[in-house]
Amino acid sequence: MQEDVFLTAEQHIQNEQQRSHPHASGDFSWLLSGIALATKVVAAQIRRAGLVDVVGSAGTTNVQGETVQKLDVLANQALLTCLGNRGNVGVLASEENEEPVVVLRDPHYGKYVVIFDPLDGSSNIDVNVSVGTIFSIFRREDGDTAPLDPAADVLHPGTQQVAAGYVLYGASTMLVYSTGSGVHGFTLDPSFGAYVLTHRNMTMPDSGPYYSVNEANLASFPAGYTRFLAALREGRGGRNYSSRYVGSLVADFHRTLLKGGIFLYPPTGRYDKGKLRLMYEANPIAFLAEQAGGMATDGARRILTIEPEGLHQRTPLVVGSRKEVTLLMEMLAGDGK
Ligand code: AHM
Ligand code: MG
Repeated sequence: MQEDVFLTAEQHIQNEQQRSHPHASGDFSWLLSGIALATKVVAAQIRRAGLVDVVGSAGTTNVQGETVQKLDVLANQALLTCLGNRGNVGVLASEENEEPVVVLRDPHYGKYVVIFDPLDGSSNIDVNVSVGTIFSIFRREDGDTAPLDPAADVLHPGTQQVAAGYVLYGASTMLVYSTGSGVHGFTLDPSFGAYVLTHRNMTMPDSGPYYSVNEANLASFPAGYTRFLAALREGRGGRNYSSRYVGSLVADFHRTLLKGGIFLYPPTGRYDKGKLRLMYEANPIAFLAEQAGGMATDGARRILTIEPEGLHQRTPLVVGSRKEVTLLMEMLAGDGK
């Protein structure tokens, strides 16, 4: 029997913490285990989609003006509840809430800020296709002693993330996370309800065979992106590329992490700054990509260095293997973009 079979995510997080911060209180592990719990609740509901009344629209729109799905509401509630109960989270910020939610008040303000997209790609639920939860964690500078200032507590560049990760609700459910010392993947064993270490120290290949982009938007991409995609089709980059696009960022990134290649969501006619959100989509994905040896950029800047101006701000996102991302950046730089 493999040694890792019984290494659960919770145990792994605790081991990691003891290794890098032997005197830490353990409350960071407690926080991450809240995410593990909430996503097991979400996974259980997704597994029953079609059998119970969780599929389809909740009849409202969110702050982005997008239709809210019933499972968006459920996943948001699961994360708010499981993290809100942890006792060390000061602020929770979600794609589904216009403003950050202040959890703890005087005398203990909470050391951590968690920003998340509770159910990314949720329209895919209707057609039984993979979706995900994405999260990003910051530590408040003054620990739990300074009063909360939700806007200021949330708006920090991605370099200051202390952890990030996602859960992919796919053929199996996987938790992938990093606290800044490598990327580790766990598969949910449905028979006993635990995330078990299955992918230790995940690394992204330096180059890979896939590009992943919504090509229906091609006509409105900036010229450098169009030329880049044409170059890949013509075999520049030294291989024959295939295209793969799920339309769920977590699923498209997970494939890119394992197999290599490039995922892009450039500026388009409809979304002139790109569609994806910096704080709860691009930042955590960029953190994982870099930890795995890949790259993430908005076409000009490293994603993790962007100074955020708003919780829901959008950014172009290019993420993947060093070879393909570098080639794209060279072509964009040639355009002066
Ligand atoms: P959502 O947060 O409203 O679900 O939107 C984000 C999703 C990403 O998962 C995915 O990469 C992208 O939207 C797909 O967009 P498009 O349908 O324009 O290709
Ligand atoms: Mg999303």
